[in-house]
Amino acid sequence: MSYDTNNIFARILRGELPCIKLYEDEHTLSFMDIMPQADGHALIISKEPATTLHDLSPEGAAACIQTTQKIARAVEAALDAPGSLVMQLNGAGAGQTVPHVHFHVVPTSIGQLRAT
Ligand code: DGP
Repeated sequence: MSYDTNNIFARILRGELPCIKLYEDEHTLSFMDIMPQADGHALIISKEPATTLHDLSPEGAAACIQTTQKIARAVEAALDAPGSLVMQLNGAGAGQTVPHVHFHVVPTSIGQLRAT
């Protein structure tokens, strides 16, 4: 599938749309999710023009995981959360709505952990 250069996350990367930025390095950007599933819900995106995980280079995939690890540690610590859900909806068929590869970090509460 060809990459849509006008998707929302591509526009955030180009600075055309605002975001609440948490972290940025050469390969990745992390910011708060605009429709959080829980307080502290963060997103991590690659700077590569990749629609799904399959389209990332090995280096790009590794960078996403490293940043996801940093962000999960940080949001768990900031919210004193017992853990976090790390998710990546891979393709429209999996429910991916923004066609630029991204990882979700959603801090959990003790109640959520007990319920599962
Ligand atoms: P997914 O369903 O995995 O494609 O998740 C897309 C997420 O992106 C969803 O949780 C909402 C979030 N989102 C959509 N538009 C924007 C936006 O303009 N800004 C931010 N910060 N998040 C957005």
